[in-house]
Amino acid sequence: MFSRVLVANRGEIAVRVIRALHELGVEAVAVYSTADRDAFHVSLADQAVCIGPPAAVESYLVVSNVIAAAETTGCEAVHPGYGFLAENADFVRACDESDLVFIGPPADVVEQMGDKVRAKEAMRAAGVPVVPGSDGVADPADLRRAAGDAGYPVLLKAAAGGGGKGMRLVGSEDELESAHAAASAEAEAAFGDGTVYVEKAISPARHVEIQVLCDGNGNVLTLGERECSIQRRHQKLIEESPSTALDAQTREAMESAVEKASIAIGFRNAGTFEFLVGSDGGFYFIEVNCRLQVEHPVTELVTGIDIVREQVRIAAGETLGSTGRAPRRGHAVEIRINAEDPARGFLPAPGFVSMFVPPLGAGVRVDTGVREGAEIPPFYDSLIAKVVVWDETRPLVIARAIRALTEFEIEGIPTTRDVALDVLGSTEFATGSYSTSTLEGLVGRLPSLAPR
Ligand code: MV4
Repeated sequence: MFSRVLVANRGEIAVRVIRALHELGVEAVAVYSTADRDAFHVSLADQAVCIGPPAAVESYLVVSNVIAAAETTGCEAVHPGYGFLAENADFVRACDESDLVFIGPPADVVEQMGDKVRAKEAMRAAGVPVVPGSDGVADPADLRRAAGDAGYPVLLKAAAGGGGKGMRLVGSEDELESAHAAASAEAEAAFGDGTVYVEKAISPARHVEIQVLCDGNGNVLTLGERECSIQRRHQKLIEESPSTALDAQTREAMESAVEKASIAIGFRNAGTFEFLVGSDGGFYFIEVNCRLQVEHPVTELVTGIDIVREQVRIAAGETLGSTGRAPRRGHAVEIRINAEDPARGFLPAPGFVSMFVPPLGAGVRVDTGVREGAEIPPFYDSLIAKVVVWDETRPLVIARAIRALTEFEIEGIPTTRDVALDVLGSTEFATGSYSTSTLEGLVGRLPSLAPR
């Protein structure tokens, strides 16, 4: 096992990783921007290194600064968390070149899965069902043919994208050319690569992902699914496991596909395979995430497996204790609490947190990087806490989640808490019959969004 590890992130995920390191008897070195001097993750760590000014492009995203922080403090490994440098193949290579163990997949896997067209190609070759569509398209004639073959409506997606960035829904051929120009320009600006591909739009769809752990000895453990269809502008609000969209046979088919694909692509460490599940129960691969995900605690609560601990153990060369399917029990739900103002179109609303009393009690876990008296800086994402709840059955976990959220006292900044309470109390959520379009449809009718 390592003696000292650099945590190349901030906020709740830096806190989560530092806790796992301490439980393993490993020292944690934090990094921080000048805006995060007084942050919780800095005070929890054994040492901390300032890596630049507030803007992430001048601090948390600067590869040379992060590598220097690890080298000067004598770290043997780097945990990237999620976001920032977590899926940056150049960063993984920089770690390799500095003899730092990157706690994540190998650089070539991160690179291949970062290109969504190559990722789909690898999945197709491994026998995983993918959404019908094209490779990267260049000229207008190719595009028209690809869209016609897939069948309208189609989605244009950025090859270098993911998570819905640069996506365009196209209803018919006459919208195709202008949508392509817009999608390609957006992708070029955001990723420096304007390559776009075509997919048949699956609608209604459920967004279901499978968590996997792979060690360095060819062992693979799948940890079941997370249902992530409650999203707003591609930001997930509520996740749960198990999904109400899967029967046992579909779940096993998905996990078996992920197990085979993980071996085929040489995957290692923790990853997530994202799928769309159609109304007919068919599942289609869309992308692989080569990182720890925000919603990983949902899986931890139903499997009892500490995913971050396993990530560190695998990176240190240890072997998975079991393979195949991780046993599960009960039901878990995660509610993301964002510092956003629902009354102002969910505009980020940073500021001073004058009161912060997270819920406690049976079956409740809160992951947060915030303490009472904290100043939420405006420079980073607006996630301030995750309320993750476990119970034996789905109705019980919903009741427990509503109880926990109701107890949560946050003052000083607006949050998405009341929106989540409305969703948890809706018939759509109670029946489990929601899809990726439910929240946008529901938003207009939520009491928490009524004009004040
Ligand atoms: C799709 C899709 C339907 N058909 N692809 C959005 C995030 C990214 N990871 C992939 N996403 C989707 N891809 C095809 N071919 C539906 C989504 C999707 C979605 C779309 C619109 C509004 C909300 C959504 C939530 C999750 C997934």
